[in-house]
Amino acid sequence: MPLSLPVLAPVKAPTATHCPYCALQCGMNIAVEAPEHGPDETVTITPRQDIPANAGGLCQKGWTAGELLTGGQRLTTPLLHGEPVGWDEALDFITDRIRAVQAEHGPDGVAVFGGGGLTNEKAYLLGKFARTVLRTSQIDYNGRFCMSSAAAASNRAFGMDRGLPFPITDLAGADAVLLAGGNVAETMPPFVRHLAAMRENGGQLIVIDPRATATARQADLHLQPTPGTDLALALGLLHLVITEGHVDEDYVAGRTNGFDAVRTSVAAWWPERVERITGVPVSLMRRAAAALGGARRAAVLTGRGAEQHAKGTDTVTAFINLALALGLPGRPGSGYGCVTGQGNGQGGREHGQKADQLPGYRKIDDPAAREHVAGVWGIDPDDIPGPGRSAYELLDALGTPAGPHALLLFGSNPVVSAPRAGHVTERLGALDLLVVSDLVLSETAAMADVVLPTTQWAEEGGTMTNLEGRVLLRRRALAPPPGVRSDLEIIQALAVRLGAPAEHLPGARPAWTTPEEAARAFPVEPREAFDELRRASAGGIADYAGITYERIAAETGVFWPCPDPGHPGTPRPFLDRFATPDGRARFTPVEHRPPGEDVDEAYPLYLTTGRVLAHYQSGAQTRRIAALNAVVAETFVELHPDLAERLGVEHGRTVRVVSRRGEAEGVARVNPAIRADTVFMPFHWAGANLLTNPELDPVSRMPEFKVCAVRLERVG
Ligand SMILES: Nc1nc2c(c(=O)[nH]1)N[C@H]1C(S)=C(S)[C@@H](COP(=O)(O)OP(=O)(O)OC[C@H]3O[C@@H](n4cnc5c(=O)[nH]c(N)nc54)[C@H](O)[C@@H]3O)O[C@H]1N2
Ligand SMILES: Nc1nc2c(c(=O)[nH]1)N[C@H]1C(S)=C(S)[C@@H](COP(=O)(O)OP(=O)(O)OC[C@H]3O[C@@H](n4cnc5c(=O)[nH]c(N)nc54)[C@H](O)[C@@H]3O)O[C@H]1N2
Ligand code: SF4
Ligand SMILES: [Mo]
Repeated sequence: MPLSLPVLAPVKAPTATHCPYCALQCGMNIAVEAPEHGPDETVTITPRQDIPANAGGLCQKGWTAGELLTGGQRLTTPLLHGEPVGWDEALDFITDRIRAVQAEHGPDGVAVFGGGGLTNEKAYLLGKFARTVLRTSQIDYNGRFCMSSAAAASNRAFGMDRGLPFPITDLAGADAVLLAGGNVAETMPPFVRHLAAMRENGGQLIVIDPRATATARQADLHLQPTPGTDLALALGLLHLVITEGHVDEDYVAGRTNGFDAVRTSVAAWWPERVERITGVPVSLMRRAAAALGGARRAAVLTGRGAEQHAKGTDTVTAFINLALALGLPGRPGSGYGCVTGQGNGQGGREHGQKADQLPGYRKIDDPAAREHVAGVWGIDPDDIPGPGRSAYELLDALGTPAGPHALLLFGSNPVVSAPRAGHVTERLGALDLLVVSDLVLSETAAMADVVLPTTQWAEEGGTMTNLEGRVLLRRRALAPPPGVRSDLEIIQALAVRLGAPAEHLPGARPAWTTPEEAARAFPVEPREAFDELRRASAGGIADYAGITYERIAAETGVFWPCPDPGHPGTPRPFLDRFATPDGRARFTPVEHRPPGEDVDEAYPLYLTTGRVLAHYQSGAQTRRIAALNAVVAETFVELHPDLAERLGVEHGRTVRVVSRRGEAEGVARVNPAIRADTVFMPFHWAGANLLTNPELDPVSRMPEFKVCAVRLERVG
């Protein structure tokens, strides 16, 4: 009798990769059944155990990330003015428009905007494309809106910006952790296990947040300041650390410079004065200072709540000064760290998509850096443009006489996520050419002349650098849908079409003269791009020269700097010296100042903005996932019961929030967890950013997302 076997769908062995979303880069396995995009295709995601950041945990967003791989929400064909077209037509159209704009306005007539979610390979080639093919100085990215203040402050103090300059697992051994303006219980849930381990070992968690968040509720101590007053609070804490005798004098003498000026500058920040400005009771400040001062090992961490201010750099500097006075940075098991960010928030800021930067975290105005990178690119150093405009300044200049008239955008949705978004949307509308590469039709893509459908995480390879500075491997688990191309393929196609720089721009010396040479200069294989990135970064601060795909796979990630293949990588870069010329950390005196826009009679409330667990960033991805919309389906306005009563607002009713920039509506969530002088809105839906203040930090050019003045109105 013939044996009859059931027809089984083909099952591929699970692929070990990482989550598409945040900087924790949780390790996950992806199993695909019945592949090739058939109707029965299923993608099953399970957490990996071997990645220390999440070791078996994932958040809701990670568990459901597969939904966008198989659902019908994807872009699968280029769009020209909203109509499906072939790739050649779309790319030819872009090429012609770029040539026309540059003929009229010069190289800087075309701008590029990137994202911290792009792989290292994409970020690197995007920067190279802007500087060598477009020859434009006008490139920046959404990371400017993210951790730029912490980066600027870390560079100022340590000569290097590496989010956490220690492995995340070090936190479990701390006696105290101060987290200023971070809500990791919602923004990176598996992070909480490291803090919980610390608390189980007897350590204390201190959280600074105007709201009693899920994170603050797990803290031993919650300081609840008025938005925009962290700088005063940090000065007050340092004042107490000094007066209570907690300064590590040996460390200060042996490893730092400049403490005397800081000691003098905080003398006037006595606790009662700080209480008047911040609203934080003196008794709580004393307890926080005592917990930190009494700790053998401790960490001071900042999140966006402390950083996204027009004084974000100085605020982080004040927290770093506190950490330095306590002797923490560079001591095993202790330190200062910035809790980012986007999936490749760290790597995305190292390899040249930033206005002032070349690969390897080099400065674009440093002659030696230009010489090195020009050597790798095969061009004359003089042909690398200088620094360009920062993200908001770039968006603000679009379509103005002196600004860019064309924009190529990869991996961001500024119509929802940029400050003063109504104005930014107007500027985008004034362009001669807007090109958006995306997986879905985001609000910004919906405005574009040309939309290019691109592959996403599980359909492509590449590297991502997580918040610890650990370089990780993103592996391909399934084929992209037909008709979709990777960002690397898009960049290459444009480079080939635009030809050697000399062909369409006056004065440039060509790096490559044939389409074949152009294609080699912009490889589509992530591994080839990475090998070039390694050479471009060699000798820089973020040195990847010794990192290979094989090593990452074998070692579950390699920490930069890693200058050669025999080098073990650098989990704790500051153990012996800081990255400053003399190896010592720098104290910088800073002064408190009010926010760019303070409350007054017409706008009597503070608005602050941030995140909820179920949604990611502008929501372009997560608002398309049913399971996440089931958790939070629409935007809301969180307000205190006293305020609600005073204004006659009921829980669940729509309210209008009005600022000097615009107005937005949301459902009232009456909640005693927030200060009575403050309202909170998430920015995952268009709305919050119609209100926000684009006032910029003078050093980092970070906009003031976290505080502006508003009034509340009842609707109907
Ligand atoms: N669920 C989810 N997770 C994410 C993201 C997401 O969009 N959704 N995005 C990722 C990215 S790119 C980033 S940058 C991180 C951000 O991670 P977090 O920094 O944790 O996120 P936020 O919610 O922006 O801000 C944190 C907290 O700052 C508080 N805050 C507001 N104003 C102030 C202030 O003036 N001072 C202080 N001390 N606190 C203030 C808010 O109440 C909020 O609870 O999250 C990453 N993870
Ligand atoms: N009010 C307020 N505004 C904020 C913040 C805040 O706290 N408050 N936070 C700021 C911060 S920290 C950040 S990081 C920004 C983030 O805000 P955005 O820059 O808007 O970030 P995303 O929403 O992640 O946008 C990424 C877009 O790129 C697409 N995409 C994802 N992966 C890829 C890829 O590999 N290639 C291409 N081509 N596209 C891809 C996604 O589908 C999505 O449309 O928002 C900032 N805006
Ligand atoms: S915490 Fe971040 S990396 Fe981990 S599963 Fe959630 S979104 Fe993904
Ligand atoms: Mo971010």
